[in-house]
Amino acid sequence: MKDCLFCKIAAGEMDTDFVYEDEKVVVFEDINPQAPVHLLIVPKRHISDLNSLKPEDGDLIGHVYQIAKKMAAKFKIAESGYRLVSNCGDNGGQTVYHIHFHLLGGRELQWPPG
Ligand code: IU
Repeated sequence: MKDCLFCKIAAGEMDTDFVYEDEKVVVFEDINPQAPVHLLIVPKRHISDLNSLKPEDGDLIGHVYQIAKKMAAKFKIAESGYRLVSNCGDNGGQTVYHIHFHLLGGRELQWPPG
């Protein structure tokens, strides 16, 4: 989608270092990390937010969870624990309207989040 930052990142137009890439997603380190491990798992196809998901996106979202598991192992946080979260809308804290999933770990995370 034109003028979407994460579309540009996912297309490789922003010189971002990917820690993982396949035909459906890219994964890179968050520019403003909130934990020792803070990765963003970003579908390549533009979907604005959780509200925009369609039933046929189920495979893609399942894939995101599989990649989260793989990244947790790669970054050695699988055993200690981690969180996968997607913020939706203003009250959810979403700032980039291209759906993405934060993978956070490497420290004890608080609950409930602020
Ligand atoms: P949010 O859930 O939409 O608020 O998450 C957006 C994230 O994207 C946030 O954690 C930013 O730090 C991160 N980010 C980034 O990694 N690189 C960028 O160029 C921009 C935002 I803009």
